[in-house]
Amino acid sequence: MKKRIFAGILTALMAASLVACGGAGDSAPAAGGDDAGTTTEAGAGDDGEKIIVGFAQVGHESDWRTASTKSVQDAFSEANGYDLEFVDCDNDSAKQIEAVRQFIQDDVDYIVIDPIVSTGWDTVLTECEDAGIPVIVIDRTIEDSDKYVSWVGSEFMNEGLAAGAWLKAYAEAKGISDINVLVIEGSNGSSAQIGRTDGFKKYADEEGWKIIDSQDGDFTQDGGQKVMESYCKSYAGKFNVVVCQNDNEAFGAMDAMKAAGVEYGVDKDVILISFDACKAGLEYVQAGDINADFMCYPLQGEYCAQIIQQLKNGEDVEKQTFMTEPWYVAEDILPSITYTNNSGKEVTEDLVVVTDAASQASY
Ligand code: GYE
Repeated sequence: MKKRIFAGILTALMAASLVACGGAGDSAPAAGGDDAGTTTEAGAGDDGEKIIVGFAQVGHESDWRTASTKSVQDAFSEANGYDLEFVDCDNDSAKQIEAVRQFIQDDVDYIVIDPIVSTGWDTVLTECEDAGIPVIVIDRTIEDSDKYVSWVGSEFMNEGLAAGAWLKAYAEAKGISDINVLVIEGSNGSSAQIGRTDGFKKYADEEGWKIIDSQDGDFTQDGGQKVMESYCKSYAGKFNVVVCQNDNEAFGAMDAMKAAGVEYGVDKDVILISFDACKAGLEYVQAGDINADFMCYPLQGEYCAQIIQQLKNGEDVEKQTFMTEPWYVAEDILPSITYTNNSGKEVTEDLVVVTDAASQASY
């Protein structure tokens, strides 16, 4: 299918979709986003030709990323009528911009981007617009350009706020008054790192918790392990909370703490908090090694395919679609937590106790 049919309507679509934009949660799917996948009638273009989609993926740094890649590849399979050009950008922003330019050269019908960093996008998105190719952004956000049709992903600030709100209630329930935190951040400059850092910091500031240090672990197990090894040397005996901004960092941090003789998890010296809630992460929650794990839902491929079908049919699309994400915990001591989210809305969130990770995890 040729992109030219979209060239004339792209600007109008973008304007319409901006109007259709909802606030956080307005268009959220059911928990875990599992209503997607049943609604999409992805298929070949009306002319029987395959729809060509270029996808510039962040890299392959985590279990979350593996699930994300599979979800997009499944949604844009040949059987579904797509021809997917997949580029693993290996966490290299320059490579990602290059990949997008190559998609333009290749005259693809749609471009999907999971932006490694949130800035530096306006020039290349203008090039996409000039070429008449609609861009869909998934997962991480772009902050310095709105030249994309639609975004599907998570409210990372809410994830950080969730970790803060949970820690506040948990510390109260356990009678812990002195909170000294070490943070292992995700890849610096990514919206996931920025939102999770800012959300948690808001609680730390309000509650007077001490953030002893906060360093980049690059969302990898190796990165998490290295940062934690150095933390264990520099801050031995001085911390009682470790916040890892994804599960893989937490796996590395656990190895480093184990090697240093630091005990973590339920009723141990260190409260361990993580994000993503992938299957291996939830297994550690079930075992009581990770105290709380805040889901970030990666299976966004079907949402993306749905948007492309809507565009193909000339329909308006939502500018933003937010995933709904449960909070998983190891202990059954707090049923729910009420907090104010990033939209200023008071929300009560049930805490899901992990009793059977294998069946509770979907990725
Ligand atoms: O949390 C992490 C991945 O962008 C939300 O990137 C995503 C993050 C996810 O590597 O595991």
